[in-house]
Amino acid sequence: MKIGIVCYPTFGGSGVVATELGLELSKRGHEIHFITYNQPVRLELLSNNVHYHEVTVPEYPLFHYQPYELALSSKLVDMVKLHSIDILHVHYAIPHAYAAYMAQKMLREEEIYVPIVTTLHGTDITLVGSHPFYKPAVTFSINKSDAVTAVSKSLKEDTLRLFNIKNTINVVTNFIDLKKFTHSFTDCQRDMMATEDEKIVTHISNFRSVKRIPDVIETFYRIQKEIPAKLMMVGEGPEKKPAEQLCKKLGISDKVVFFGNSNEIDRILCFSDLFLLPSETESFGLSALEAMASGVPVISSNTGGIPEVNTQGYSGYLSAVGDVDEMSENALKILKDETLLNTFKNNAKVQASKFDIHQIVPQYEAIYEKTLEKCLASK
Ligand code: GMT
Repeated sequence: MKIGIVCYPTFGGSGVVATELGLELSKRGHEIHFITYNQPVRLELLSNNVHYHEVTVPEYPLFHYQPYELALSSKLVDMVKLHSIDILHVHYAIPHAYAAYMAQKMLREEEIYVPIVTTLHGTDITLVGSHPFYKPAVTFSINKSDAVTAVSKSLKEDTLRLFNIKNTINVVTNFIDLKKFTHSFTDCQRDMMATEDEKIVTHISNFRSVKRIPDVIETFYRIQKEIPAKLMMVGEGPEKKPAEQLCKKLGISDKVVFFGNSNEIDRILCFSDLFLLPSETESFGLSALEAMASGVPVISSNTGGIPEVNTQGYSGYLSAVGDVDEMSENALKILKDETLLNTFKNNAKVQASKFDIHQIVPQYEAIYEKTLEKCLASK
């Protein structure tokens, strides 16, 4: 199959899922065309059946806002025609599903029919998409997609609650390539980050307010008061500066390392003992899954789709949003007891294996096939 993938090329989870999906599909014999404004960050190698087509928006002084959707729609039309793309898979409703619909309409004028699969990732529904400014366009483009998927049951429920959806929503969860997260201990350069008696706690995100970065710092603050510990903060975003200031105020700057964005999170997770994800809302929590695949237990909030990923008392613990007291108590319970910590580490790996790439990617393939068949039949 020739599949066009539209996504955000950044460090966000939706871009990572789209990229890993495209790479795996290419290994399974499909021809993949990534269509976006930059080469996706996890797309290091292009090959015979992995292509990248850049969407550029020419600057024009009349435009206060440069029309990206328009440029994307035109690029989709051109690429579908040039490469005979069979199906478009757009990740994140805004504005990708809308732009793809416009492209589909333009192509139809030329008697070319390309079905659209839209994957909803989270903030396109829970934070941004449900805003009155976007809601009619988001509802329309979800309803007009030929197939729709959501990354958790919770996100499906949120979508049905917040929008007037007439389409079926299939749940296809985030996934993980376990091989990439399996290390032998000698791969880990733990001693560069901490002394032997220190426990390593890690947080990875885009440092937006939805991640509740102050809760990460407050939880760690309580942990380090009782046991020797270091905190690894990985990512970039608006909450990073305030986080550095909070660490300074609490007098723990020497125990906290801010890495910035990293393409080597597997190496950081390799030496981590515990992962913190206290988000306000989270449709799935890909970073928690990546941590668990590395054998790192997760202390998280119990919001959105996180309980579908992190199992209470098995791969970690879940608490109400903002309950940093309980989060730190649970963290200390695991970190203080070496035997329990090892049990949780093993459990985390077992839990992550339920989301193995080889089980999830065929679900997308089945959706593509069914959608293509349905569209051919109705031609
Ligand atoms: O977490 C973010 O803010 C990034 C965001 C994105 O759109 O890239 O992640 C969302 O999609 C991921 C992949 O499906 C999910 O694992 C994240 O849980 C989801 N984030 C939120 O719902 C806040």
